[in-house]
Amino acid sequence: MSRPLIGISAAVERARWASWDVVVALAPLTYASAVQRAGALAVILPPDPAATADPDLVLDRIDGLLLAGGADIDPATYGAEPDPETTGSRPERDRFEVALLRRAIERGQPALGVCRGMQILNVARGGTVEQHLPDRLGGSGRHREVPGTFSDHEVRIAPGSLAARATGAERATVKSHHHQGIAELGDGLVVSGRSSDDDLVEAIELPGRGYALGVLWHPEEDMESRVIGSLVAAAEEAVA
Ligand SMILES: [Mn+2]
Repeated sequence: MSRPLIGISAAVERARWASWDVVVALAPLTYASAVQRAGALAVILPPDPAATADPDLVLDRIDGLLLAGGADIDPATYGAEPDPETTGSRPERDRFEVALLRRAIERGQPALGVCRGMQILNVARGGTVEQHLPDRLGGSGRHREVPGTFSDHEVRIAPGSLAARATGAERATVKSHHHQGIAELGDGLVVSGRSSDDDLVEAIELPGRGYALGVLWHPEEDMESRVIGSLVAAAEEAVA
């Protein structure tokens, strides 16, 4: 039996290992492992100007799109001036992901955005990003406590939403690591999840457009999470 192919968008970063210190396209292995555990094949997608101009070049060959976490989106992408806390942007990655996601939505192809990827879903629909949440929330820190680690917090999921089907629950404890969030919600999107303690938007989706979901938390870091499995299930249906 064939397996659906899930494209995972790569981060572009300078990285060091062995004797190398170079710019790489990378994705934490947890994304690919979660996709593979759910019964699909994973392929990592570096930004590609040809595919940015013509997303079908990639979308014709994959069955589902997973926009992974990573650096802050370039504020120019959503028409804002950069906040001093906004760092590490790679505009070519932003353009690639926005183009792929917009076209995937047009085609009705399953797409899941994780953390930064959720913000890409919002920006792709004309929404904007809150650039540094501690400035607004007073630095409660629940969403990003320690660099390089994930903090646990609870989210409430709207009953009957795609997010509820994806998580299989109406309350869940999730792995969080972000300092940005949703400011203005993009066209046609609805909020389907909020953090329990400070009501921050944690899940958004596009009703009536197949599987188009963004979560601000990290399901790939949680062996119990069913969210990435739900993307694979939607991709399987699309293939069948
Ligand atoms: Mn959070």
